[in-house]
Order: sequence, then structure tokens, then C-alpha cells
Amino acid sequence: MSEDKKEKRKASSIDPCAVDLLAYAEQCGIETAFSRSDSVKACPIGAEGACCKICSMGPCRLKSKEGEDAIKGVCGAGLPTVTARNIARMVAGGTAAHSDHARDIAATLLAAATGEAKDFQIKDVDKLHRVAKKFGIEVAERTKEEVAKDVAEYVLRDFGQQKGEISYIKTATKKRQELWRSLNMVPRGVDREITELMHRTTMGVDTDPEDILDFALKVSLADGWSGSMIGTDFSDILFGTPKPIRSEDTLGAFKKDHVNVVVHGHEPTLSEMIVVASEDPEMIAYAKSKGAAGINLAGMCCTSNEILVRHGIKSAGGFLNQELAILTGAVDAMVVDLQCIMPGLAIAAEKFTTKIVTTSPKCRIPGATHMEYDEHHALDVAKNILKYAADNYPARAGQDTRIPDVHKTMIAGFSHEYIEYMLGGRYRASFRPLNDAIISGRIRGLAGIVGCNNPRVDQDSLHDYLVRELIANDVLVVQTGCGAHASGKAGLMTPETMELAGPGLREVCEAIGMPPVLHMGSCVDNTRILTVLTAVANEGGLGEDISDIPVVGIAPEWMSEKAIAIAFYAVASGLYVIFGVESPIAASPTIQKMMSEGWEKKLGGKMEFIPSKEDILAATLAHIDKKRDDLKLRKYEKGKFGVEKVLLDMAARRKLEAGAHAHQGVGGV
Ligand code: NFS
Repeated sequence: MSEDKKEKRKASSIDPCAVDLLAYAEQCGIETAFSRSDSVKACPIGAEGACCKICSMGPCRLKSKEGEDAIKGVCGAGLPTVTARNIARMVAGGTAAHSDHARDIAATLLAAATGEAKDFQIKDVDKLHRVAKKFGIEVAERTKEEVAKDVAEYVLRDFGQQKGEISYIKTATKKRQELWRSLNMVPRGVDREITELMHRTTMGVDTDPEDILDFALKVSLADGWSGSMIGTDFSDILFGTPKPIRSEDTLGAFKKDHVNVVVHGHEPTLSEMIVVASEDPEMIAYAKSKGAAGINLAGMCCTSNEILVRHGIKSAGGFLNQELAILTGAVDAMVVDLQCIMPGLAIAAEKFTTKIVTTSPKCRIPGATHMEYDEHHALDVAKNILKYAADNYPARAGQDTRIPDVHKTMIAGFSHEYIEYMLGGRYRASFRPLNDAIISGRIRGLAGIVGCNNPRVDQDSLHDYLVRELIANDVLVVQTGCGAHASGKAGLMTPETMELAGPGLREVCEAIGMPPVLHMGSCVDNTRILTVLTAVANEGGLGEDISDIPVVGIAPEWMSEKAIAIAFYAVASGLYVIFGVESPIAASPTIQKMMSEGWEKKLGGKMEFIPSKEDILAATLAHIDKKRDDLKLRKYEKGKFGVEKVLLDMAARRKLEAGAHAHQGVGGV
């Protein structure tokens, strides 16, 4: 890829709220990730995966103009080994993060079932029963607590298991399970595989690049088909399975005369309790006693996605908005749990009255106040945090704020269960209409546009370009994580966006009453995409496996190890995955070939790093069209469709369902 085609930062953001607040930061000399990304240049050796620092004979800089074979580290390790080891360790880091999050959710479910965590209830019994049945756990004539205890204990074994297979593997397509078994890629236990990967990639162990990458794929499956999937399912059981809900997603989420509290990070447990506490009349009265008009809650990053999809709590945006929220001067407390929390928050907060509150025993930040979360007294902790925020309100009262007057409506909460219901109706829930729409060419294919923001490129610019172009090309887009925030802020997550869609996709969206861009939740909820694709494959007509479906996964502005872990499990599940910005394997053509051509032969999926947004779009559409050809589907032509069964619209479905039961489950779409 030529240098001139690489996306670089030209401005700061395409989000006008961010642009204004960054201008203010510059004027006042306040540093942010944006300014630091200008002053701290990325190390060119490390960025490309050519730096080995796993022992003190180095760090070895494996960079040579004569090509990758021309240079070795002190121990004799070649560049492909080093590049493979580096990216494999990112997979271990990402899998550890998702899985440790999931372990805590599972422990909370167990504690709720045994009555040790009295503030938590099992909210979604239907989902509990569906999950229990997957594992052969009896549900009939048992209390929800008895079932939940068995489910939690069954799945908690996944983490420390030494032999056998992790629980959710059996929910993949039959063909994929067989492939994984034939490649010895089925994880035994989450912790075991992560530990073994760290062992294999330490000095002087596994130096065969293909073997290292194969093992990293195995580890990633412990993320996608265990850790993250547990995170999603157990959060649904505890807090409810999302269904469409209306909300907003901009930095205009704050109210000058309220106690503004941001909940930021990834875990839904404490944030759920903060939602409950913020509605408690006693807490509202406390805030009023401090001179505020009330309590205003806003989310950030994936904690935001969790409470957005279940409660419609407004979002202040994704990863790169965290310091900007403080720059509004309106935040009284930013309450963080873990992951994607910049230590720069404490630096920014020094200039304002904002208090940073850390809550996880795993995450402390110098300069922050620590108020530790304890699931046994979760609601009390939540109330204490809100009181602390309210106590801080008088320090800000009357001061100027820079809350942008920008509000964008969004519809979030498209769980796989809701998508199935939306497509087929309550009594005929099915992915058939989606498969038929793809077969007929109304929908050309599917794309998951997910992942982070990265200050090395204009905030949201790649997300926005790809979403708009893909829906215009009749590709149905699903989003999670900060990708979902980018579209939420741009106003793309509403049914009205169907006007920007190609004629076929628009027809489907109109018939069903759905936006062409679906918000499926947080980053652990990428497993909802795996579940949808597995159901689409099992439904028939689009091959037998995820690798047959015309679908692409894209993380155009990625930055986190977690994104790499997700990419690996998506590829191991059969997807073509494209990452933008920088390539951590750019130094080694051998590894690039292994992860594209090699993986495509082995797994039917592949991973490529493509720095230009136009090239990402072209590669996505070419892949979708190739998969359509392979399936012998009609050639996609904009505005020309094949014959398919008539899609039932919402009104027709309501008629069908009327009389049997009161209508439930449809949100404001
Ligand atoms: Ni995902 Fe969510 Fe955002 Fe990236 Fe971070 S918040 S878990 S890692 S930055 S999408």
C-alpha cells in the first residue's frame, strides 16, 4: 500500500462537538489524546511489528532494507516469528480482558442466584432458560435461581478447565465445529489457553510463525465462543435482553443545572445499579439539597452501550470523547470501571471541578478517587458514588459550561433475539426473510462495522464513510462498540437513514420497519453477530457455514488489543476481516500472506490491514460479490431483484399476533 493512500489525520474529528471542544482545549493549553498523538510519534519499528522485546538481549529492531530474511534477532529469531509473536500476544491481552469481564458477570449471576448479591435479580427468565437448554440444564419445575445457579456454575468451569471443550463451541455450525476439531483449535479452558499462549511466545519456545498464529486463533475462540459470549448472555439474563429503544448519542448529553455523572468503561454491573440509584427519589432529593435540579446520567464507551441498549440512557460517545466530556466543564463525576479508560482523564480533570472515580479493584488511576465496587452491596456503593458527585456539584454551580447544543436521536438495542423476532414475527421468529432478501439481491450482503476510535485518524471519519457507502450499496450494516457511537452521533441509527440506503435495502427496511444500520450493543456483543451469522447459515440457502455468507467484518479505526482478539475469532469463525489505520504486521510479508491467503485456505476467513477507506470499501464489496458468485446467487445489480416471498410488514405481523397475546417486545422503531 503506497504511503499516499494511508488515511492520516487532517483535522481532528468529523464530530462538530469534538471539533469545538478541541479548539477550546488548544486555546487553554489543555492536552488531550488528540494533541498527544501529534507530539508522541508512533515508533515505526514497533508499529509494524518488527520490535522484539521479550528478553533483555534486545530490544531487537528487525528492520532491514534487504527484506525480512536479511535480519535476525540476537537469539536468531526471524522477523515472521517476531511479528507473529507480537500480534499473538495482543490476542492474549484482548481475550484476557473480555474473559475476565465475563468471569465477573458469571460470578455476579451466581451470587444473585444464591442470594449473596441481593441487589441483583434474574430479569430475563426466557433467556436464562434458552441458555440453560443449550447446556442440557433442566428448567422444568425449578426456580429461576436454581436454574441460574446451575448455568453459572456450568459456565464458570470454562475459565479454569484443563481438558475437554469450552461450553459454547457446540452452538457453532456443525461444519465449523468439525473444522476446529480437525485443526486442534477448540479451546480447553479460557485461562489455560491464554497462559499457554504467553508461555509459547516467551523467549525460546514456539518460533514457528504458523504454529504461533494457529494457537492465537485457538485462544481467540476462547474469547468469541466463551468469554465474550458469556459476557453477552449473562448480562442479558441479569439485566434483560435488549430490544429497540430510543435515545441520544452526543456530547450534548449533559445538563448545566443537574449533577452530571458519566459512567465509563465496560462492565454493566455497577452502572446498572447507578441507573437504579439515579432514579431513587432519595438520591434526587439529595442532589436538590445541593442546589442541583436533579441527577443526569450519561454513558461512555461500552458501559454506555450496555445501559443504552437496556435502559435508553443517553450516551456521551465513545473512546475519544472521554476527555472531551470533561472539557465541557459540566461533568461532576466520571465513574469508571475498566478497559479503554485513559489515564489522561485525571490530567484533564485537574483543570475542572470534575472528579474521576475508579471503582474496580483491578483499575486505579493516580489522581482519581477510589470507591470500590462490591457486588454484595452494589446499590449502596452506587448511592455513595452519586452522593459524592452531588457533593461536588456546588463547586461547579454557576460556572460557564461548554455543553454542545447538539442532539442526535438514535435507536439502539438490536439483540439477535430481537432481529429474529423483527424479521419473522413472534410466532414465526426466523432469519428466513433475511436470507431470502440476500438471495434475491435486495440485500447485497452484510457488514459489521465495529471497533474503536484512534486519534491517528480523524475521529469517526472512516466509520462514517463506510457506513454511508455500504448502505448506499444495499449492504445491511450492524455495529457495536465505538463504531456504533460514531453512527449514533452522526444520526445514522434511525429509521430515516433508510433514505440513504440503496433501493433494495430500503425496501426491506421499509417492510420490516428497521434502520439500515443496527446497533447491536457493546464490543463483547460482537458475539451477537456470530449468533446471527450462525443462524443465517443454519437457516439454509446461503451455504452451510459463516464462511459461505456474503459478509465482511471491519474495524476501520481500531486501537485496542481487544479488537485484534475479536478479529482473530471472527476469522476463525469464517469471516473476512478488514482493519484500517495501522498494520501491526506490516513488517512481515510472510505473516501478511499467512493471515490472508493462508487463513482463507485453512479457515475460509482472512484478515487484512488496509489503510485507505476507498480500498476497504472496494475490498468489502468485491468479497461480498465473490461470495454471492460462489453461492450461485443472482448477480447483484442495484435496483434489480429476484422473486422472493413477500415480507410481512409490522402492521401485518401485529394483525397476525393480535388476539393470542397482548403485543410485547417491540420498541419505538
Ligand atoms: Ni471495544 Fe469498548 Fe471502544 Fe475499542 Fe474500547 S470502548 S470494548 S475496545 S475503544 S470499541
